[in-house]
Amino acid sequence: MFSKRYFILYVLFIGLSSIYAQTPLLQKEADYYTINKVPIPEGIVLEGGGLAFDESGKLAVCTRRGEIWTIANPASSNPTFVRFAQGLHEPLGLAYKDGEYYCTQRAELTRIADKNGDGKADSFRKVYGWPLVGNYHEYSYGPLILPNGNMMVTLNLGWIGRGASLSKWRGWMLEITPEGEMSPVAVGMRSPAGFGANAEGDIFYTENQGDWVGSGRMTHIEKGDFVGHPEGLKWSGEPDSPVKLTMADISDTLGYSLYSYKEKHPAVKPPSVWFPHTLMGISTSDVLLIDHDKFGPFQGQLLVGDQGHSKIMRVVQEKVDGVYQGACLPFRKGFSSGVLRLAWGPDQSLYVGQTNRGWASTGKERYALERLNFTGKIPFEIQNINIQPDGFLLTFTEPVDKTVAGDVSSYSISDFTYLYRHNYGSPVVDLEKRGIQKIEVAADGLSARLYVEGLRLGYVYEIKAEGVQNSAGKPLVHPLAYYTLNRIPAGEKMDMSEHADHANADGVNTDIVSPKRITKMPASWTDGPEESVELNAKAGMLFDKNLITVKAGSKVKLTFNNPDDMIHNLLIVKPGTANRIGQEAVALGLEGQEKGFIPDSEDVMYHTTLLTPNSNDVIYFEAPTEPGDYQYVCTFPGHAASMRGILRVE
Ligand SMILES: [Cu+2]
Repeated sequence: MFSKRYFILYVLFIGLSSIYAQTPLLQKEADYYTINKVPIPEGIVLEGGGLAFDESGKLAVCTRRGEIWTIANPASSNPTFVRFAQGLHEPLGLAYKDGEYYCTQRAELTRIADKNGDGKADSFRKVYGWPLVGNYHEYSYGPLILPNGNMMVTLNLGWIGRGASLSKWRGWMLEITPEGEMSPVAVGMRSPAGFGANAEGDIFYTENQGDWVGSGRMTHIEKGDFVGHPEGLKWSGEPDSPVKLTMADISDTLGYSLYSYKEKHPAVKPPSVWFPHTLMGISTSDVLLIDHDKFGPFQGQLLVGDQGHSKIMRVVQEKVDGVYQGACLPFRKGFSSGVLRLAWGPDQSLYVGQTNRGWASTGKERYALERLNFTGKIPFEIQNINIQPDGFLLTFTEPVDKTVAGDVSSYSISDFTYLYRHNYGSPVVDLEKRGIQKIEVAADGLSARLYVEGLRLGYVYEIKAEGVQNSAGKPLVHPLAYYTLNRIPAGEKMDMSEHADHANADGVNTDIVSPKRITKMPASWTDGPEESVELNAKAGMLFDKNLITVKAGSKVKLTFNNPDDMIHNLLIVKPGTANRIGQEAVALGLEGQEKGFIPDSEDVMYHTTLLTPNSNDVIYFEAPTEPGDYQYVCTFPGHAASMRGILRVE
C-alpha cells in the first residue's frame, strides 16, 4: 500500500542501502567494550569448558582436557593458577555453590570439593550418571543451578553422519536434585552447548545449525517441550518422559517450517530467537543474563556467545500472549579463539572462556581466556525492539535525529524463514523485501515506530537501520537486528488514513492491455467456459481461497473481486515463481503502477488489471495442459508474501 511519495522513497532507499554497504560507517566496538587477555602460564592448555567464581572472587576453569584450574586475581597482570583437579572426562560445564563445585563430565554430574583446605580437590562424588557409547559427539553440559538447588544438564546427540541418540537421554535436558534424583524435562536437542536463565528465571538453550536445525537458534524450555530434533524421542516411551511424541510423529516434510509444525503437534516449541546462519553467527554457545547495570545500557538482556565467529551477540526478548520472541543483534567480535563460556567476574566484567579444537574459529588461537570490559561510554545502539500490532517499535540508547529516523529510506526490512527437515541446515526461504508504510518518531527521539504491513508469523525479520543517526550525526554502532515473530499482539493499529490508497488513487492503470488478459470470452468458446472460478481479495493482504483446482486444458472464466480497501491484482504464474515475480514487480519501481505491477516475464501466464477498491475484473484463459501446482499471486508491492494461492491443474 504505497503512495506515490513512498515509491520515490523506496527507490531512494534501494540506492542508499547500496551506498551504505560500501561506506565504513560502523563505529568501533572497542570504543565501548575492550577485550583484555588473562595471561595463561606456559604449559597450561586452558580450553575453557566451564567457568565459575567462588565467593572470594577466585575463578575456576574446567578444561576440555579434564582439568580444573583455579585462578586467583584473574583481573591482574599476574594471576595465580593452581591445578585444582585433573582426570575428569571432558567437562563442559562448571558451577559453584556453598563451597563446592558442580561439574558435568561426559557421563555424570559430579560434586567436587576441597575438604582439607589445601587448595586442591579431594572429594569427588557422583550426583547422577548416564550411559555413554563412546561416540565423540556425546558432549554433556551444565549444570545450571536453579534457585531451589536443583540442577539442569543437557546431553548432546552422538554423530554418525547425522545426529543420533545412541544412549539413553541423549538429546534431552534433565533436572537433577542435589540428592541425585533425575527427571527428564524436554527433548529435541541436538547440540545444546549453552543454556541459562533470564531475569524472570525462565530457561533458554541455544542450538547449532545441523540436521533438523535450519539455523542457530535459542528456545525457551518448559517441561514437556519438544524443540525440534526427533532423535531424542527414542526415549519418550520411558515411564518418566514428560513428552508423548514419538519419532514416528515427525516426518521429513520439505518446505515446512518448525513454526508451522507446531500446528500438527502442540508439544513442538519453535525458537524464541533465530540466529541467521553466517549473517549473525555460525555456532551459538553460552547464554548469560546481564544482571547488573555496570555493563552499559543493556541490563536484563541476554548475551549469547558464538564459537565459530569468536564473538558475542546480544538478545532482546519479550513475551507476547505467554510466548517468548525477540531479536539478536551484533555486540562484540574479535575474541582470540572460539567463544564457549561466559561468566561475570566480581568486578562485573565479563569473562570469556574459549576453545576452537574440532571447530575452527575466526579467532585463530587454540584457546584463550579473556575479559570484556565496559569503558563507561554509552554506545549508540538499538536498545530494544518490541512488536506492535502493525510493525515494530525500535528504542535507541540515545536520542536520534528525528528527520532521518522518520524517513523510510533510513531503514530496510526483509523477512524469511527456514525449512524443517532432516537435512543439515536450511537455506533462507521465502525471502521478501518488506515496505515500511509509515514511521513515527517519539517526541523524545528515543524510539521510532515502524509500520509494516502483513507481518508473517514464524518468520525472521531482518531490520536494518543504516540511515539512523543520533543528534551528533553518528550512525548506530550496529544498525542490524533479526527479530523472530511468533505472536502479534492485539491492539489498536496506527491511523493510516493519511497514507491509505483509496479508490480512484491517481496513477493507477485499471485497464491494462495485454495478450495475457482476455476480458471477453473468446468466440471459439461456443459452449461457454468449462469452469468458472471466483476469487475475492480479503483484508490483511489475502485471497479468500488458497487453492483452486481446474482440469488441464480447460476453458476457465475467472472473476476477481476486490471488496478490500487496498489496491490488488492477480497474476497466474508458473510453479514456484511467485516469489521472484513478486520481487520483479517491486523492482519495476516507478513504472509499476503504470504496468499494473505485472513484470514482463514468460513465467507470468495470465493476469488481471490493477483493481482499485470495490471493483472487479473477469478474465478468460485456457488452463495449462501440463498438470502441476501453478500459483496465483498479488504483486502489488508488499502483498506477494501473503497474498497468494495454488492453482492446481489436474
Ligand atoms: Cu494485493
